[in-house]
Amino acid sequence: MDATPFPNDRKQEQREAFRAEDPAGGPLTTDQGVEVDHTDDSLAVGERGPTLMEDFHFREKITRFDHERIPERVVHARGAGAYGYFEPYESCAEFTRAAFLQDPAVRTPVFVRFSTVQGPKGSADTVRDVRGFATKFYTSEGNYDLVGNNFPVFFIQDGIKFPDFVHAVKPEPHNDIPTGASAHDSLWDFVSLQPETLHAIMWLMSDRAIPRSYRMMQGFGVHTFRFVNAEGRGTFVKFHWKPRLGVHSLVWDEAQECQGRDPDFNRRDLWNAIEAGEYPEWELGVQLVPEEDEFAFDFDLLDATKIIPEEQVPVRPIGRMVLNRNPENFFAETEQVAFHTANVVPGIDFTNDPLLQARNFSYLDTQLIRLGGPNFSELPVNRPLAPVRNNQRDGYHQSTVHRGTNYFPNSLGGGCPAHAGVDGKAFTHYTERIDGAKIRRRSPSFQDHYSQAALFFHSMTDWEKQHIVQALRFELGKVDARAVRTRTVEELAKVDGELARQVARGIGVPDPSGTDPEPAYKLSSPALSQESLRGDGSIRTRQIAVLVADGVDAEQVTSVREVLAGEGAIVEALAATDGSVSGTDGKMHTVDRALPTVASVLYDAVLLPGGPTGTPSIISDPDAMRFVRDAYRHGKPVGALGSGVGVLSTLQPEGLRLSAEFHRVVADQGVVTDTSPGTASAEFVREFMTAIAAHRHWDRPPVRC
Ligand code: HDE
Repeated sequence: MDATPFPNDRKQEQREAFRAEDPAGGPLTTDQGVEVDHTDDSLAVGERGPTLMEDFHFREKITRFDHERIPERVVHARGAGAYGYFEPYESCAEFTRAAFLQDPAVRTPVFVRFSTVQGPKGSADTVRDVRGFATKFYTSEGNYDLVGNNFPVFFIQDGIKFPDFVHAVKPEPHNDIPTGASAHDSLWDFVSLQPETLHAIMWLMSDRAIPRSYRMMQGFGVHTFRFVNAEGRGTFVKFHWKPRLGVHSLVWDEAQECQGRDPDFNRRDLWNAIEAGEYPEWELGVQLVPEEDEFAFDFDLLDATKIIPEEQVPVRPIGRMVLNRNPENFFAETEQVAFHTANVVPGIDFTNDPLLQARNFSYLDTQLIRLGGPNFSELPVNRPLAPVRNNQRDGYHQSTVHRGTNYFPNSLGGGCPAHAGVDGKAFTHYTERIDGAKIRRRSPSFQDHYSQAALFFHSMTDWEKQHIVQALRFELGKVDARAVRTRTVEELAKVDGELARQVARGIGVPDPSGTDPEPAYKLSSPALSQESLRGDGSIRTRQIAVLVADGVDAEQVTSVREVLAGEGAIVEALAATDGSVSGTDGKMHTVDRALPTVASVLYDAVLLPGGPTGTPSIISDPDAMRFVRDAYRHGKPVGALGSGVGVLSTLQPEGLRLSAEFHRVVADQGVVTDTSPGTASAEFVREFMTAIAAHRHWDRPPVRC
């Protein structure tokens, strides 16, 4: 009997093949263009004799292979990128003369690279870490790079501390452990001695550090930058990217399991969504502060460890970005892309934030060593769309054949390229008066390290606070030096006494010694909680697993699946083995994946259809039961129909309401059940979709089995 697929429209698109490099075909050649007839055996003396030096094809092939790697990025080594476009909603001329922020009809091409920071290029995606969110805008006035993160604050205030911070968080020097993790002695030693890290550490311990998807995280420019309009008036600006799908995270247990089950979890998700035509989208927002208000805050705008609370200065949406094309070659594009904070265009300028000033040196310097010389801006992914004309010449890997004069001023070259500026289009640095002594000293306005760490913590919901406590217990529980644990708890106590006590009790150190901080710290900014960032409420691109076995109620599966897929979810039928299962409709149905090859952590929700023999098979399959148990305890939506509700009852969730004989649809804590037989009702499907859109459900009772 032929197997009927459960309808799954997106799959075919997802499987779109890579385009061949040379669609016209043609024979193999050397780098010199000489055709090669044989690449499987080296040139040797006789069939069993030594290889000859003369074999230029062999030597060239191996030499090229030996040189395939370039140094990975010192930080942000692991990343994934995509192309797309940005379009402003309306002209921002009042604040900036940047050409790409003027006309809603003009789309500016972009390349975005998302990354983790600590781990090497081959490390897992779902580690606890900051995520890089770097955007290159190929504007008509030259390239503008907004090199941000998914946290709005950084760990240090002055760039001169960056090597110290990075050395502390990176694997320890004696044994190169741990990979992709901050849970080790040297990071926490540094944190406990450097309280300016605490605000960013609160973010790192929160669920923001384990995003469900790159498509579901915010981005921030972090520093205060400066917009400059055509009249030369400056306005302080902070940049925010807000994802249309909302901000969603993994839970820590799940994130850790994902590291083994699918180390490419975030990278694959981005790639698949774009291939499926589900283009990720962010809104660009700005917080604008007039120059005269520079000192209106109780923190310094130049301090990158501080946010401007959105309740104080609202985020004003100015445009949107859509990513709609995957790179064709990871190395050529995602690896070789070179971002630089000093790549700015007229209308966008710097402030004296000492972290930003240091970055403006570091990024060009790092590309020189990483990309092997000064000509990396000629690589296709880095090349501006705006014309480049100057007298910069030669160097490693120069691919432009320059002609004519190479100095300025000249008469022999007709004076070209001449100074720009006659039409007012050139970049002119913002005129800022600076008076001061030459000193090496942190500004006293940078000294408060605790208020905003407390603001963040107090803005969290109970479940978010709980996750922060658990994360701190995990991280500090991996620290061997007891003194470091104790010192960190003392620092946490300056953020919140109860937080510090809860952490202390989980890691076997004494309660903090001091009194709790003044209630003045107990401010809150609701905009910081993920609860306020649910997105558009859709279920698009959520991965739904349907557990099936021989004797499954096929109509139930099909009825739910069609609606979910119609709403843009990706639904996969999982069974004990690959192949097909028999349905109650007498047909064979295709299985998308075998349970042993996947895990609940790779899905957002699970559906348990009924079926007279199907349900008992699921209950007796340890892989299937583990799948359901994990989905349940990770707070994921679970739907069960007909006898499928029995699978949930087997787990004995204490006190959870399930559909019983006289109930129809019951929804409790994201568990949606309906014992009535036959096709799923519209009410069931609606409730299940609502549960999926909410992403996670935190107040579930534990299961007994
Ligand atoms: Fe970076 N950072 N950074 N950084 N950073 C790099 O540049 C550096 C900082 C960020 O996808 C490096 O090309 C210093 C803050 C991203 O290619 C390097 C300081 C923020 C990326 C570098 C900082 C970032 C980098 C390594 C303190 C958020 C990845 C490779 C003054 C606003 C870009 C490279 C990509 C990469 C230096 C602090 C974000 C070494 C010295 C704050 C997203 O140049």
